[in-house]
Amino acid sequence: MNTKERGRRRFLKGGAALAGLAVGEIRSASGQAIGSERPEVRPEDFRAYGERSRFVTSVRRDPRNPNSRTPLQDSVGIITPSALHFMVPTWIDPPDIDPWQHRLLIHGMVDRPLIFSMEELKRLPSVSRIHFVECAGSGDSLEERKKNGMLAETVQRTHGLTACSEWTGVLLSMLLRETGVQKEATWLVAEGAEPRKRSKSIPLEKAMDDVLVAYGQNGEPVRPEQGYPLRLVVPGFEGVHNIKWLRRIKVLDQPSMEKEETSHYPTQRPDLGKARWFQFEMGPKSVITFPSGGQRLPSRGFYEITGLAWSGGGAIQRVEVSTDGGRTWKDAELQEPVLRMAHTRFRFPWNWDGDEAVLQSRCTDDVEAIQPTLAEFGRIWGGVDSEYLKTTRNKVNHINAIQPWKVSRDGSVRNALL
Ligand SMILES: Nc1nc2c(c(=O)[nH]1)N[C@H]1C(S)=C(S)[C@@H](COP(=O)(O)O)O[C@H]1N2
Ligand SMILES: [Mo]
Repeated sequence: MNTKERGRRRFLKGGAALAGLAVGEIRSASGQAIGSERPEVRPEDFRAYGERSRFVTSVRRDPRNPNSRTPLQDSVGIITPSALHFMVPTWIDPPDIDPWQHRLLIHGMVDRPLIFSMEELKRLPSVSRIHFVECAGSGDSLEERKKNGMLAETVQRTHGLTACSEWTGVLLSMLLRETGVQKEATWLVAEGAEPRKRSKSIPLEKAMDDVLVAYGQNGEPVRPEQGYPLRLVVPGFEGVHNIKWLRRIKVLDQPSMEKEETSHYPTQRPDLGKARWFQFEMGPKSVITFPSGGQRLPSRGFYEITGLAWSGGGAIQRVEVSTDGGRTWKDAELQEPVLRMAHTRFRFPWNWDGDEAVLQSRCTDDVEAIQPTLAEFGRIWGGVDSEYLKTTRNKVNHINAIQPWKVSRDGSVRNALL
């Protein structure tokens, strides 16, 4: 027998042994049949500016909610694609700003008020940093329950008011030094260029620390929805500080008490009978993005639980995962690099035995702040109980409670916060 024949014989033997296993059907690694409903693929056109595959359908809006939220359930890694970065506000079109006409004015309590064109800003020493932006209202599935009688179903709706990008620009501290900030100054107010000129007061201490005046996002100019041609990135602070379409910064010796910051953003403290006027840092928060609400596990067996953690207080130090409703917790693996005030990806191997399971994550940041349960959050926030949080018409911002997802026997996953 020559070598060719021997090879053929071995092949036939192997074939016979396999024949009993699967006839004419290829199975995927999870045991699910594959290849049954594959849509027809047509050759892609060459595109001057790339587009994703037509099989990828993740979008910022979901059919039942016109708001623009990051589809975290589909996210991988830590960078949010610019096209999927949530946008607030949703009820306006981004202003159509000509970068050649655009100017940034810095004035107020400074020795030399200055006006910068975009070309002038781009000549200055630049930095690139990866940071999340998160709206103060993110994480609030109770709000949706009050409106629709139902807890938000998906992670896009519970936590989709955050996203993480690489931002490129100049440090605001450098521009402020150029203008010569006077020594009585303690605050500034930043203003956007859209018709209603949204403004926000920011403590000077933060402005002199790590605030970016950004013209770049994920390797290209900031998107119109994110503030083209120029925005503030105020690492770790609630979203509203990150003024987009930035046109003016006025240095002050007190907060300017803008309408929005005095009407919309303070939270009432029922225990003290007072309101907290200004809130800055977002607390430590994490959420499992897979498996999460609205998804379905096709079969029992191995899954990688994965999610995101972030904190306005610094870097994430630790993420723990519980698959038994919070009885036991084990450390998840953190994806490197773990960056300050940035989304951090965590991973946790899990074997689903087919029984009901409640999955949740909790994080600790590098100033040792631990993500609270909803009940703990109520106590920290103002001596209130879960009942108050469920029913109050007062605005409750900065909810960073642990988010439980319940996996049912049929594999469906739903929000189990209450
Ligand atoms: N000029 C301007 N900047 C703004 C706002 C705005 O309405 N106008 N919204 C703020 C709020 S409330 C949030 S949460 C963030 C959202 O940033 P993003 O749309 O890039 O995600 O932008 C902030 N910057
Ligand atoms: Mo916001």
